[in-house]
Amino acid sequence: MTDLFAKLAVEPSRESMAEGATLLRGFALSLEGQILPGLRSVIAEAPFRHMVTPGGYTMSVAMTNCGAAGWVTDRSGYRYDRLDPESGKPWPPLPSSFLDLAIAAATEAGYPDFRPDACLINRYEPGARLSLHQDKDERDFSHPIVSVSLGLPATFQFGGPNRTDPIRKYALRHGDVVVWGGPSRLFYHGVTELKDGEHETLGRMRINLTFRRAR
Ligand code: MD3
Ligand code: FE
Repeated sequence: MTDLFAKLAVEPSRESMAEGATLLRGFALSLEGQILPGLRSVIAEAPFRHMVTPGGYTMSVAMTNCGAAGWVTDRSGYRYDRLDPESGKPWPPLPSSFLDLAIAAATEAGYPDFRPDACLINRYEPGARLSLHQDKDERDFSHPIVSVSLGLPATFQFGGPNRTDPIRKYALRHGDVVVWGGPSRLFYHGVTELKDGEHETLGRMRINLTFRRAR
């Protein structure tokens, strides 16, 4: 540590958000140089698309996936599918840099055996939001979920096991990683409308990677 400003800007830190939920501020920053090329190659094979919910709403968040399984929604429901419905082909594999980051973060948070088989990639443009929900399409909730925030900052809403539980707000910024395990794995959460801005590497968007063990 030579310079106070550099330390404040980039030094990773850890914070508990709830039992089982660990916020690793800046954890992805040192791997940014490998993550962004991996992201570009996935998007080239499986472009972002706005999926439709079972209720018929088009999501404001654009999504794609990589890994052996990908999360999809359409009029028939939510599920994990081996194939990208747009191309009919398997989702692109998890880039090794993605896997390294997810395993390192899970290990740091106390889940050294986590081996994700799916990565949902969310793209928020200004105005996009994700309403309060639980992630429960995975087979085994004993596996954590690892999320990586990139680009513009977002306000993350974090509740409890019931929809009506009080909600706390957290700013998630470029490079922040959160590991959600234990009781927090099924807590309600969402993201408020993305505010406009310009990120120095990603421009006018936020990208969120969520690593999951789907099956
Ligand atoms: C808490 N994504 O993809 S990441 C999602 O920022 C999702 O794009 C948000 O919610 C995003 O399902 C939030 C943080 C996150 C991800 C999964 C969780 C928080 C979670 C699963 C359980 C509890
Ligand atoms: Fe979620």
